[in-house]
Amino acid sequence: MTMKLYYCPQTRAFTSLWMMEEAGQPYELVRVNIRAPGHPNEAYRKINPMGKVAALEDGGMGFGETAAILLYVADKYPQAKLAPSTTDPRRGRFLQWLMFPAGTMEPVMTEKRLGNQPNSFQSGWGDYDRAFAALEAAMKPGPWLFGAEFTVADLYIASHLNFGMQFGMIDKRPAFTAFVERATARPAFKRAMEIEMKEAAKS
Ligand SMILES: N[C@@H](CCC(=O)N[C@@H](CS)C(=O)NCC(=O)O)C(=O)O
Repeated sequence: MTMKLYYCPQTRAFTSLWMMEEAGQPYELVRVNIRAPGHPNEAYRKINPMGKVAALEDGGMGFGETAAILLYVADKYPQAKLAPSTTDPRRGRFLQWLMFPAGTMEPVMTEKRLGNQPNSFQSGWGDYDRAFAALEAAMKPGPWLFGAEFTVADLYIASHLNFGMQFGMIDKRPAFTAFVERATARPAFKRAMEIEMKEAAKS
């Protein structure tokens, strides 16, 4: 059965669309209008209990959360080599960076935008300066977090940096700009962007 990606253009679902293009396996794109009155309806909440996009459905089971979607697809198609295997000692550090956009980048960006005074010791995500210093250090020597090997952690982080820097929520450090330029030069990103443009033109 073909996987279904529940997607809406100009949302966080773009990251999962990019992932499907990196995996290079057949999938069905299902449009969800998150701005329609009545969204999320009961049927969609069965696919993603949070009612958000993106969501993925495989073998009749649906789920949401970008990090979960990326890891699920990477593990399902190991031939795409987008994640260290479960026996690879780098797997733990890979998972740490895969959780970083949702667990740390989003909260510190939001805190900064709202002008909240962070308590780096108490809050699970630390603070903006600490988070982005750690990320910048991890990018060296590059080109990716695990050297020559591009993983879904790079994809997710690049996607977040791209969005955050475009909308002024993340400072444009040269290391971040270069990382995003490398990631968005990938053919799969370009294919996903073409789909995104076509879908956005329909709405
Ligand atoms: N943590 C979620 C966030 C997803 C999310 O917030 N999606 C927004 C669009 S960018 C959404 O579906 N909003 C509509 C709603 O909340 O009903 C993920 O990474 O998948």
